[in-house]
Amino acid sequence: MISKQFISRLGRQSQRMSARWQSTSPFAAYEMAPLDPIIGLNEEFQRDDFPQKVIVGVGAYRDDAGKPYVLPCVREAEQRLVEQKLDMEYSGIAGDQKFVDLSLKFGYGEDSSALKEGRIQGVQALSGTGGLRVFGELIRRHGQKHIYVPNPTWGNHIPIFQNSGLEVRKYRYYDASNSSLDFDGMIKDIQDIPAGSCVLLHACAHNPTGMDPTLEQWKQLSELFKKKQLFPFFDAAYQGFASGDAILDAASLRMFVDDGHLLGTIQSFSKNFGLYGHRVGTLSVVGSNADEAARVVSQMKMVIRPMYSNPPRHGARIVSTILDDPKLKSDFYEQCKGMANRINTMRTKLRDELEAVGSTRNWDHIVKQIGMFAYSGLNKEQVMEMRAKHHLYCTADGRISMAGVTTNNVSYIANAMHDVSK
Ligand code: KET
Repeated sequence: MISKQFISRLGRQSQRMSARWQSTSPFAAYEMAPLDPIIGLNEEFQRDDFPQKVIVGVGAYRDDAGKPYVLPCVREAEQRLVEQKLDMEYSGIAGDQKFVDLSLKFGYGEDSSALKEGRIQGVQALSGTGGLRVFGELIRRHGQKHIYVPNPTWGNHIPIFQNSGLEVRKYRYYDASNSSLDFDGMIKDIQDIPAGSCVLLHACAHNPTGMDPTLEQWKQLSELFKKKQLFPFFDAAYQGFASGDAILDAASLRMFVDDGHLLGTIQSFSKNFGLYGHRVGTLSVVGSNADEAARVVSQMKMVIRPMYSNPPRHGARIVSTILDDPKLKSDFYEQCKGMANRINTMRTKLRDELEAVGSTRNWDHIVKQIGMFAYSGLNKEQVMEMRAKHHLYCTADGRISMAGVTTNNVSYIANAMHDVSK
C-alpha cells in the first residue's frame, strides 16, 4: 500500500526538481496578451470599485433595471425540456437537424422556394463567431484568398478571418463627418472588387454603426453583386433587433435569395433569443441545387470534426422548442420586439438628456441609428477620458451599447458624454 508519508516525500522531491527546472519553462517567453477590445472591457469594469460605474460595452441586452434578461419564452421552453428528461448523447457533427431546419425557416422565410427546393442547407454552429470561423476555413480550403468586410465592422470579424488564413480587405461603409451610411463610397468600392470574391454584409443592425442600407439600396447592391459576380455572405446576428420585427429584419437576405444569388449566411441566436452563453447559431449556404448544398455541408463537417467535434445541445433545443410551437413562437416575436422598443426609447432619452445637460452638438444620429449600438462619434481620447473621470466604459471607437442604457443611468451617461465633448 502507498502510505501518506511516501506521497508527501514524493511531493517534496518534485518541488525541489521543479525549482531547478523553472528557468527552462516552456512558457517563459509568453507575453501577457492585451485585453479583448470588447469582452475585455468587462474585466476592467470588474476591477473598478467606483459605486456609480457604468458599462455599455459588449452588446448584451439588459432590462431597465440593468439586469441580464432571460426571455420568458426561453424559460418556458427550458421547463418543457427538463420535464422531457432528454438524453445527453453527442449531437451529430452538423448538430441538431430539427434546430437547423427551424433556424433556416426563421432566417430565409417559411415559404422560401429555395428552401423548399432543398438548395439551402446548413449546420448548427457555435453561435455567430463559430459559424464565421468555420465559414472562413471552408472558403479558404476551396480557393478563396481574401474576404471583403465593411469599414468599420464588428472588430472580431478581422481576426476570425485572418485566423482562417484569409486576407481581410475593406470596402467603404460609413461617413463619419455626417454620421451616415456612405452609400456612394460603398458602391464605388464594391464595383472594384474582383469577380468571385466573397463580400461580407451585415444583414441588419450594422455593428458598430447602426446604419443599414434602405430596401432600395439593398436592391441596388443585389444588382451590383450580380453584375460583378460577387459572392455574398450575410452575418445575421441581430435578426429582430433592428426593427423589432424578426421577419422585416430578414428582408435583405431574403431579397438576395429571391434575386437568385448563391450565398452563405451565419445566424446567431445570442441577441434575439438572449442565449449568449449557450452559443447557438447556424451556418448555411444557398447552392444552385440540393446536391451542391449537400456537398458544401459535407465539407463544413470536415472542418468541424477536427475543430470541436460537434456543437452543444441545450441551447439548440431551446430555440427549436420555441420555433416549433405556435404559442412560444408568437411569445418570442413579442418579447424580441419588447427588447427593441426599450432600446429605441433609450435612444430618444439619451439624445434628449444630452440636450438637457446643455450639449450643443447634434446627437440626432443616436435616434436615427438602429439595433443595439449607438456609434456616438466620440473619439478614443474622449472615450478614455470618460473611463478615467466618469467610470463609464464603452469601446474605444465610441460605440455605446444602447442595451445597457436604462432610465436610471441615462442622465449619468449623457453628463459624461457632454463633459468630454463640450
Ligand atoms: N456578428 C456580429 C456582427 C456581432 O456583432 C457579433 C457579436 C457576432 C457576430 C457574434 O456573436 P455570437 O455571440 O458569437 O453569436 N457582437 C457582440 C459580442 C461580441 O463582441 O462577442 C458585440 O459586438 O458586442
